[in-house]
Amino acid sequence: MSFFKRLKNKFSGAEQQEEQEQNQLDNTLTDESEVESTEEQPKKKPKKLKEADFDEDGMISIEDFEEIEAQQLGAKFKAGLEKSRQNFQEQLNNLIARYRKVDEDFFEALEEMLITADVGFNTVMQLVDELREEARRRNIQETADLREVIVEKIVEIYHQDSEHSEVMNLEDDRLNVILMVGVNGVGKTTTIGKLAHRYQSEGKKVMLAAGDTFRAGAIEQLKVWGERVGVEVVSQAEGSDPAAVMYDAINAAKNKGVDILICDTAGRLQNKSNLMNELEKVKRVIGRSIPDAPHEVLLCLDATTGQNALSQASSFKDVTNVTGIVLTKLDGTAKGGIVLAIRNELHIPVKYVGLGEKLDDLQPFNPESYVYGLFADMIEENVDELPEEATDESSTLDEEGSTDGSK
Ligand SMILES: Nc1nc2c(ncn2[C@@H]2O[C@H](COP(=O)(O)OP(=O)(O)OP(=O)(O)O)[C@@H](O)[C@H]2O)c(=O)[nH]1
Ligand SMILES: [Mg+2]
Repeated sequence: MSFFKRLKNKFSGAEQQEEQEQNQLDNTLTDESEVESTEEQPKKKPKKLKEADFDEDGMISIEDFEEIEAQQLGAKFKAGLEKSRQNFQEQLNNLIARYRKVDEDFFEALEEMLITADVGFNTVMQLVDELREEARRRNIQETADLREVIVEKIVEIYHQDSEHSEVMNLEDDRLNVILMVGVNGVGKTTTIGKLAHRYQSEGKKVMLAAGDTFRAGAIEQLKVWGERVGVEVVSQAEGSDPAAVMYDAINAAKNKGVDILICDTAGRLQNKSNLMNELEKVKRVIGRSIPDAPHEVLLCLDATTGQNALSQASSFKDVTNVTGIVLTKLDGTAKGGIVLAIRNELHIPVKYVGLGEKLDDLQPFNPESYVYGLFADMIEENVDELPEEATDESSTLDEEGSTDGSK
């Protein structure tokens, strides 16, 4: 199956679902034989919960559940990356129209386009070098035939650094501590609210620590999130030592059998060394109470700040062991390429992305959902036109759309 077709089958989202539903009301996917034959049908109809196969106990099958979940994820990334998608697709289509033949001029223009979209210089050079090689190897002459290869290479380039994983280091039967850090206004507190909501709905007992004792109103802001989500917030007075707040919170969390404690911190500019040192102290205090904690140090970066986000990340990385990135406000930028720059130039995995301001707009990052969000219309439009043999041969992705099969 071609790469585009696989992405389309996996993520094809809700809007299209509504449309197709109108036309195919009586063609539901309740029959096993029909489900099996969908590979042959390019216009496969995405499933909805009410159409899924329930057994006599009212339980949904794992396959149906995963299918619906992937489609919901696809729809989320598609909506959140709308600005970037318009930009990426329009620019790529313009390039393809302008340079019909694959030549050096096309590759140079593509490099420029990707650099402008915040993909990051080194990553662009690597990506386009690999494309040159692939075009040569497969003797691709028309730029239009490179569309799918470009998208596929983006996923490959993301996966190749297999040292890091997007999976959170959270374990059952222990108190997990997550420390949220970043400069002012990037979305730390909002992300904590969204994470608390996510873990709570997964059945975890969550507690929050109001470690931003510096900014006026910050403690109150976290308390509002705590109330909204329904989780306890441990706090002290404004101006108190954030390390003392963490110490208190860990004790309270231990006493109450909490699964996940999420700690807010004050926004700090990366060039203010006293504030950065304070962060080290906070981390040390947490580590003294629980060996190995904090289990995750998540650095929040605002996607709309582009290359500045990269320099923030390297400064934070220098003073504290950042274990993952939360890239917020991806919905607010047309330059969604920053994800690739972070991954390839900093070697820190992007664990979550913020795709909007609503509670469920924080999603675990996954390169396949990301490229689907970035190129969804192009994928939908081109899926049926491509010569399948050409892509099957070179595809390194397995059936799940992952290179290492671990997904
Ligand atoms: N569109 C959009 N807005 C977001 C996202 N995440 C956070 N925001 C907004 O960003 C603004 C700042 O968020 P906060 O959570 O207060 O940021 P902070 O890092 O805690 O800020 P300080 O405490 O001042 O350092 C708020 O208006 C949020 O609603 C996102 O993913 N998308
Ligand atoms: Mg805050």
